[in-house]
Amino acid sequence: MCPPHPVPLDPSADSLALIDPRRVAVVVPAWNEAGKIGDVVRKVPRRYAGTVIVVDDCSSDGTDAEARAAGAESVLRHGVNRGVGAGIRSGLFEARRLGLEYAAILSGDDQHEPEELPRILAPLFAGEADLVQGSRWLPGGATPGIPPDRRWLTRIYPWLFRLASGFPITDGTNGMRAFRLSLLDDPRIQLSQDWLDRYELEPYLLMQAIRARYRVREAPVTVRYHTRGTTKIRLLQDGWRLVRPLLYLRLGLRH
Ligand SMILES: Nc1nc2c(ncn2[C@@H]2O[C@H](COP(=O)(O)OP(=O)(O)O)[C@@H](O)[C@H]2O)c(=O)[nH]1
Ligand SMILES: [Mg+2]
Repeated sequence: MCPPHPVPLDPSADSLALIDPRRVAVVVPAWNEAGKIGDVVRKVPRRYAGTVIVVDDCSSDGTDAEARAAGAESVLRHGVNRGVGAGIRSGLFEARRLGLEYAAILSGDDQHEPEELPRILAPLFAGEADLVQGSRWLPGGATPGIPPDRRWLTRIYPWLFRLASGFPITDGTNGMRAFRLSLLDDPRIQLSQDWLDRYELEPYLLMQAIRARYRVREAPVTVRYHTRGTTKIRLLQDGWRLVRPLLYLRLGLRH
């Protein structure tokens, strides 16, 4: 019997050629990521993303200087620590101010593979999606070094997300994603709300994009669990912050 064609993991040469780096910002939230942020910035393939915006959320370890030295086009710094959501928001607004049209978000702790950016950018430029969520759990994704608790937590969350949204997501808490910045002009997507300052903003954006019927897709990506520190999440407090947007939006308690 003839085996089925494998699903192409990486975009074709034709779709790669559509990506215009002059229209793409990579936004990187970072809080005390010295020793890692420089690697993240250096690894961004400039043939796909021309502008790297690092948002230093009041780090005390020289994260901002390291990002600048590594070649980030823009390094913003918050005067007080405000949270990852506030950091992403500042970066996205900076991208729009610079006139960019697409944003990709990468974690500042070197867990993602910037060379995989075409996987989440190509469907946008091909006009096939408005938001592409990276998934470590799709075939072709990878989780080298993942501890057992992270495996289960990141597997359970998509089920909660499915319950709340009806959308068959496989990985709702992966911080690697890309979207058209025009989504932020939609009045149904209100990123400037104070309650989104910490871990709430990312699931909020994903859920509202789905509810507003944007074309949301997933693409397989790698999330590495290296030994230099991969999370600042506190299970109970921040777990609730990840879950509450699902609940609040589902129940109509927030918009
Ligand atoms: N701006 C900002 N970034 C943060 C904060 N906490 C975490 N981050 C950054 O957000 C990214 C993801 O956070 P992390 O705790 O690693 O989340 P996880 O990998 O999903 O467990 C990292 O680049 C962090 O430096 C914060 O309070 N402010
Ligand atoms: Mg992390």
